[in-house]
Amino acid sequence: MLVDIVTIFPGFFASPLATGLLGKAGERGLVEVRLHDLRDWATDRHRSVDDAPFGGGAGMVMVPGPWFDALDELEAQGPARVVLLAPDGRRFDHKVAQRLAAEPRLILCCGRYEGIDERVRTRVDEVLSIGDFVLAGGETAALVVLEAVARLVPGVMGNADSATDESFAAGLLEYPQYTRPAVYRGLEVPAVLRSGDHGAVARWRRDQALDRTRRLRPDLLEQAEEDADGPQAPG
Ligand code: JDE
Repeated sequence: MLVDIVTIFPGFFASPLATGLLGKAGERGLVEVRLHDLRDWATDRHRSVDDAPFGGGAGMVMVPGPWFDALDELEAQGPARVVLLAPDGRRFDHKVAQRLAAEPRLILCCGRYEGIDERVRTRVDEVLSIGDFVLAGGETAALVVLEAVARLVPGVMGNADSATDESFAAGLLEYPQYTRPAVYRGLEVPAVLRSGDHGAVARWRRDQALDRTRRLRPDLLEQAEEDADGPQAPG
């Protein structure tokens, strides 16, 4: 997978891209990330990318020119799905991550200031939000999307981790995990996990995952039921 990121802060991505899963995926050529400074497409000598909003009001808005020119140039290199990160986008979740992981190429557009000139959206395939809050810029959201998508790209993760992934895909929270020591400060690991009875362990884990999901995220269970039932008649 190829990911182009357009931002006024390409340096923001340096450490995350060199570290952990994203670092490994880059080294192995499974996820290639190319960073682009939006100011490279500015046309004035100050390399400005923002201006005051028409109609007045506080703050600055990103001007359309550099975005159109950047996307002209990047899209001329070949087809890509263009994604804008913004608070008014469709909510990013595991399902969206799976869909994006199947794309050969993404262009992630990171806005700053109070927003981007509305006309830029005519060049975007999809607007995504990582949650109901406002960030200083789309860079943080782009990193969230990139990491969640990259780990689903075939070959990026070992088989050990893919099981965990299937459980979230199934719409359940994970069961509790324990490691040594068996007793720590008087806190004991559940006996069933040390029983050696693999069937009992599997049942306990499934029950815990269900209990936990019912208690902490009942919305996930409702969603899983709807997905399993298929579309229902309204009412
Ligand atoms: C992405 N969830 C939240 C913020 C913005 C006032 C101030 C700033 C492209 O336009 C944007 C993008 C962003 C950064 O992304 C997020 C975000 N998922 O905040 C603004 C809007 N109003 C505009």
